[in-house]
Amino acid sequence: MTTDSNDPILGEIGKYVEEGNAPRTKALVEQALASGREAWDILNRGIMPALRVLGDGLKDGCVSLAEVMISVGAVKAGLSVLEPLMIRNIPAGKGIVIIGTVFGDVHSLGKDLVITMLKGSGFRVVDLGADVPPSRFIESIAKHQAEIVALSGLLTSSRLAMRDTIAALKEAGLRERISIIVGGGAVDRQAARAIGADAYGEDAAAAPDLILSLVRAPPG
Ligand code: B12
Repeated sequence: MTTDSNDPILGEIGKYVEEGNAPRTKALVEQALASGREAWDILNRGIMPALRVLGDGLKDGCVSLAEVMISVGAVKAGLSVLEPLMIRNIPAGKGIVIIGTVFGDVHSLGKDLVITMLKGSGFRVVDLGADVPPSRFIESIAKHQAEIVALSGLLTSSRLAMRDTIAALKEAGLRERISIIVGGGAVDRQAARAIGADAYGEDAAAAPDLILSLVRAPPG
């Protein structure tokens, strides 16, 4: 049950996401905005609860991967309307961020939202996609002379993949010159510290400020 009992439109958006109805999701998101609801509120109280329900269904076996993918299409339709409104206008020229979902993990929606926030805050972003092996992070850091790496991961196993990625960056002699932030359901603040990251971002909106604080005041 996704219905936000306090807000019928947000509840309905959740319902259309669950059904995988992209046109109706998009139309309702537009309607919700037109009636004064905030973009982040629509994401957090309309779309995200539906994804949680789908995730639980996936776990229980009553929802298939194919069905979740159709719902992801509806989420993307909704985000296409919301994303331009979520970003803040900060002057450009903040540095280059290399981002990817770690190896073994194909979840990409959260990473893509982080990218939107970063670009909207003036960062240049190199998106390596999902299921990214450490070697590609290493190549990309060298190629772009990047100072910031952002790792996303949703699977429990991705915590180890993040740890191994960070270890590989260290091995390659790059660790000292980069700041690493991690996010996604695979980690929390404590785990981020344990695997050797510099910071943990709870949501995409937190990413720009988090990175700015790291770049301005490197740890140690
Ligand atoms: C959509 C989805 C899929 C889609 C992904 C499509 C895509 N292109 O992304 C598909 C169908 C492919 C899929 C596959 C699988 N999935 Co899946 N999936 C989900 C689902 C329903 C939603 C995830 C999502 O997109 N959320 C929306 C985004 C916006 O949220 P988010 O990623 O959490 O990101 C937010 C924050 O975490 C943060 N963030 C994320 N990354 C980063 C990075 C940084 C640097 C920062 C600062 C912040 C940040 O910002 C975002 C919001 O602001 C979740 C359930 C759930 N409740 O999360 C399960 C879920 C993640 N999947 C799960 C599983 C098990 C699988 C499969 C193994 C299933 C299977 N039997 O094959 C496969 C995995 C395949 C693989 N090797 O990766 C489990 C993971 C359990 C676990 N703890 O390991 C979940 C939790 C479902 C469940 N309850 O069991 N899945």
